[in-house]
Amino acid sequence: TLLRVRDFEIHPGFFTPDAQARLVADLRRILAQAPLVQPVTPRGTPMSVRMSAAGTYGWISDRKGYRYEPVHPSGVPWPAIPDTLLAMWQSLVPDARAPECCLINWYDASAKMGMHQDRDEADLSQPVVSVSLGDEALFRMGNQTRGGKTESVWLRSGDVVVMQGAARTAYHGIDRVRADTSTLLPKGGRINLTLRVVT
Ligand code: MD3
Ligand code: FE
Repeated sequence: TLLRVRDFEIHPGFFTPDAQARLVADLRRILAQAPLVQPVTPRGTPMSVRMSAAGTYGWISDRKGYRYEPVHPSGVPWPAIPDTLLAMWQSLVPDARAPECCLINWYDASAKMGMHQDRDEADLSQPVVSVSLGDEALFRMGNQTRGGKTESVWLRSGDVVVMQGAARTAYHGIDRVRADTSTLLPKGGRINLTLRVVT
């Protein structure tokens, strides 16, 4: 089934519980190579979300600014994007270029992500596809400029969201995570994966 909220395409339960568990196993291998880090904004404020990545580029925020980098802050290259995610991308957005980044965001029960646009990618005509794993999160969808009316949906483990067209450049954020609403992740919390074309 496909749910449309504005220009966001939501696929509830795209990944079965078994497929979600296999993705978590893939992520354990990736995070052993490229550990989660708590980024700071260019002004020095720590973000509440912890991040890592897979692919040819990962997104970094530090005192020097926001940007895509070909290596983890430790200097090691980012691990490869898991085949399951490449297959998902191919099935949902067959006309898009190959994804170059799988950003990994980890939220504990108190983490949130303020309303923002994703504009650090060179080609905004390419889609972004997101996968939610673990605890439920309240996803807020806004407009092309800050402010105005918004709509919110709860994203659950296994849900996939496709952002293209107007949704690709819309403001969006995560208001809250509902603790203990999933048993998928051993330490609890929520992981969001976003596949992106960067160059
Ligand atoms: C709309 N992630 O990584 S997923 C992000 O749940 C981000 O971690 C949130 O916002 C999360 O940038 C929301 C849905 C999402 C992801 C990327 C987008 C929506 C988007 C890029 C462009 C437009
Ligand atoms: Fe975003």
